[in-house]
Parts: sequence; C-alpha cells; structure tokens
Amino acid sequence: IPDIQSILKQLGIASLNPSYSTGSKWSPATDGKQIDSMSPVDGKKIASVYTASEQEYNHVITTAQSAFKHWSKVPAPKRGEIVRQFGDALRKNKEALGTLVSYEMGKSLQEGFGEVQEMIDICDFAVGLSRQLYGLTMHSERPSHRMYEQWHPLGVVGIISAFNFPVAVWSWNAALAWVCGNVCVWKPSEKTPLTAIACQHIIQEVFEANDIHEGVSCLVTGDRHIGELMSNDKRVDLVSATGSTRMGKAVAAAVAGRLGKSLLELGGNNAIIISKDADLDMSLIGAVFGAVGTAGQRCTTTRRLIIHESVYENFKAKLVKAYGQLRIGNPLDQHNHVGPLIDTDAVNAYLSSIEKCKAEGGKFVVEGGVLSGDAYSSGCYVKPCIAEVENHYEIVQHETFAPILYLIKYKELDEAIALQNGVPQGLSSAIMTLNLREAEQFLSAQGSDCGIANVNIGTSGAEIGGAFGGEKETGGGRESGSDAWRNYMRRQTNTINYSTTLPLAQGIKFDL
Ligand code: UN1
Repeated sequence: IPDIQSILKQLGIASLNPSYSTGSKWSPATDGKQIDSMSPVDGKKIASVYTASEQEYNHVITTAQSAFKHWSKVPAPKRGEIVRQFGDALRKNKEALGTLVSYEMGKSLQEGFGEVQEMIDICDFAVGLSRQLYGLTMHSERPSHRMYEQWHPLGVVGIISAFNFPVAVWSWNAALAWVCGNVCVWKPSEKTPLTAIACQHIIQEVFEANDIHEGVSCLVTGDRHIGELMSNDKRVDLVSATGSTRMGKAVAAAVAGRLGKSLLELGGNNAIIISKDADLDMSLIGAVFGAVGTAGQRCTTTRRLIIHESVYENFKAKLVKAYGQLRIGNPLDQHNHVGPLIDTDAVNAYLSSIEKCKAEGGKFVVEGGVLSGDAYSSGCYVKPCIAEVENHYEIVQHETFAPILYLIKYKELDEAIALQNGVPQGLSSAIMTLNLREAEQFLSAQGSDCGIANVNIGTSGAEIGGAFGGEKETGGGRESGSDAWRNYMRRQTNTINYSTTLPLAQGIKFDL
C-alpha cells in the first residue's frame, strides 16, 4: 500500500495549503476557515486547505476575466495543443494521481486509475475538437448575401464538482471549455480538495512551460458559500455543476435569476431491466459492478433491478452468492472490490435509508451494516446490501449515495419500462436481453426516458465520447462527448451582403 506523503511529493503538492490558485500563483497564508481532507480509507488527515474569502474569490474572478482577453485570441488548434500537453502530463502522473484519488475519495485503485484515464480520454477528444468547432452555413433568401453561424467562447466558466468523481468531471468541463476559448474557475468538493490541487498543479506546469497567461485555470477552495457566490455572479458566464438535486436546484434558481447559463448533472436512480431473455451471467457482472462500484457513489450507480418473474428467484440467488464473495476493505489493496463511503455522514445516510426501507416493507435478502475492527477504523466501511421492494416506496424514489440495491419483479416489458421511468430522476438505464424486439422497444421513444440507455451493459461506466447527462431531476445538461462543447460557446448568426443594394428580408419595401 503506497506511502501517501511520497505521492503528495511526487505530485509536487506536499507543501501547498491554499484557498485559491490562479495558475502559477497560489494564495498566501490566509485566515479563512480550515478544511481538513480526511481519508475515508484509514480516517487519517491528509492535509488542510482553507476557505477562500469573498475578497479572494473576487481576485480570482478578475484574474480569470483578464486572462480571457488573451486566451480567447489564441487560435483554437493552438489551445488544443496545450490540452494535448495536459493529457500527456496526466499520462505521466496517472499512477500517482489515481492513487491519491483512491486514498482521498475511497474508490478502488482500479477505479482511481480509470478516473484519470477518463481525463486523458477527454483531453484527446478535446484536441480533435479544437479543429472541429463547426458552425453551419445557410443559403440566404437575398441575392449576393452569405449567411453562416459561428461559435465564440463564453468567457468565465465556473465548475462545481462533486467528491465522487473528484477530478474527471472537472476535466470534462475544463478540457472542452479551454479548447472553446474559455477560462475556468473550479470549486472542488470540500471533501476532496487535494486531488483538485494536484490537477491544478499539473496544468499549471503545462501553462508555465507555454507562457500561458495567469488565470486560464483557477481553483477556489471552500464550502457551498463559494458555489453561491459563483451562481449569483454575473461575471461567471456558465456555471457547470455536478452533485445532488438539492444543490442543482439552488444553483439553477440563482443562475436563472440573472438569466445566466447553467449546465447541470445531478442525481440518478438508475435501473437495469433483467428480461426473461437475458444472459444472466453477463447481467450479474453488470448489476454487481453497477451497484457496488465506487461503493454505490456514482451518479450512474445501479440502484434498482427490475427482474422478470420467470428469472427472478434464479437471479436473486446468483446475486446473493456474488455479494457473499465481495471483499470489502482498503481500496488501495487491489484484492478488495469495495472501499469505504466518503465519510460518516454518508454512513448515517446509508443506515437511515436501510431503516426507512424496512419501515416501508422492504425485505433484505443481503443485510447491510457498518464494519468494525482494525481494518475499518475510519468507520466508513459498510456492507453492500440488497432489498426486495416496491418501486413506489419513498426511499426507492430517492437517490441514496450508498451500495443499497433494490429488487423489483415484473411480468410484462411495458410494466418494466413504466417502473424504470417511474422515478423523479432520469440519468442512466439499461436492459439485459438477447431479444431484439425488447431491446428496440426499450430504446424507442416509448422506452427509457433517461439520458443514457444501454443494452447488455450496465448503467455505469459511460465512455467520454457520448454526451453524458440526463433528464428530469438529473438536470437536463449534457457534458463530455458528442456536441456537448456547444454548451461552452455562444452561437452567432452572421449575414454578409456583398451586393450593391440593400434588400430587406421578407421582401419588405423601404425606399428613402
Ligand atoms: C458521476 O458519477 O458523476 O459513467 C460520473 C460513469 C463514469 C462517470 C460518472 N464514467 O459511471
């Protein structure tokens, strides 16, 4: 198990305890509130950072605004070249950064490496994109006129990220925002500030080597107060927020109040339909990884299995057996499947969800509980559990960020799809079936209402090339691949008259 202090040194951040960074400049000693980063792995404090004051926040925003004047003039493919170098720097730091992600956040080392790989992938995607920020051309109704559209950068992009993907989701936003010509101000989760500082340090070295203006990548540490400042700040042209639906509603209301732009990626309540025609062995891997990966703390975590009555008992038995084989423990030990929850508040939320589920009539076929003993001294390790429930239970309608898997039985596919859609959230969904008719019905307009709908793979582990996000209380935003870059730009329609007269559109006559 790696020595974390040497990892911090390797990442060049052992002596950094900032409240903000504008690039090469890190905040001086401050009297802000101290935020301790505690590892859920062993309950030890890793390091401390500070809450930025409003004055420091303002300094960061004005630095970012002035950087925008320079950065937006750099040609997009040249901006892409900087992002390419960032991707290379991430490749070099993959092991160290992935390990810190695992230690600070608690996900398995494999998933920590996977998260850094997602960052590398989005950098590669953004580099290609930097030559493809395409607009359309249209035919004008007037002679000797040309009409087209072009995309310009927005300005300052505020990024509010969550603890569960402490670095990848920032990079989805930042890599695209940068090639589009924006500058970024990042407010990471106060539960995982160190991985953010490590990323800021890596990008800062790339920027320094290329003489990039101070302020293109900024970091502000702090609690929700910083998020509120950003949401209410008209100098922040786009607020991209990932987290709970409660947080998203507050951000959306504040940003809408100033008619600003927001991009929201909020909670999920993702289900897999296991059909009578499913390959059950394949389904088992998808369901178990989906439910217990990242200890049930992905927004794409599989929370519900909607299982056909004819395979229900058989599949339940397979699940119970598989859960019996799960190894829970230090996520840095690659032998373990499941690490801890982020903190003891999350453990309490897990316990109270189990109680609520029981009170509503849920029957646990794999019992939950908090693990104790030397190996679990942080108090954050819990047992992944499984309950038989009905979809309408209040607790089943709610996203509990923990490894609690709900089983629901169905008879007809229409009913299964209605159950799958019958929750407030709409992020990810899947069907396991070898039956083409069922798969196509699930993907049709009458099928899944989610932003992501898969066939024969689980709900989590999306690739960066697709647009990522979902409907309803998931917030409607799309990040990452496809044409999500458009969120970071403003569209301008241009009509150019190269004739010698000035004809009006719609044939309107106006003679002087
Ligand atoms: C999240 O949990 O906020 O699809 C993001 C996945 C990952 C990203 C999850 N690629 O599970």
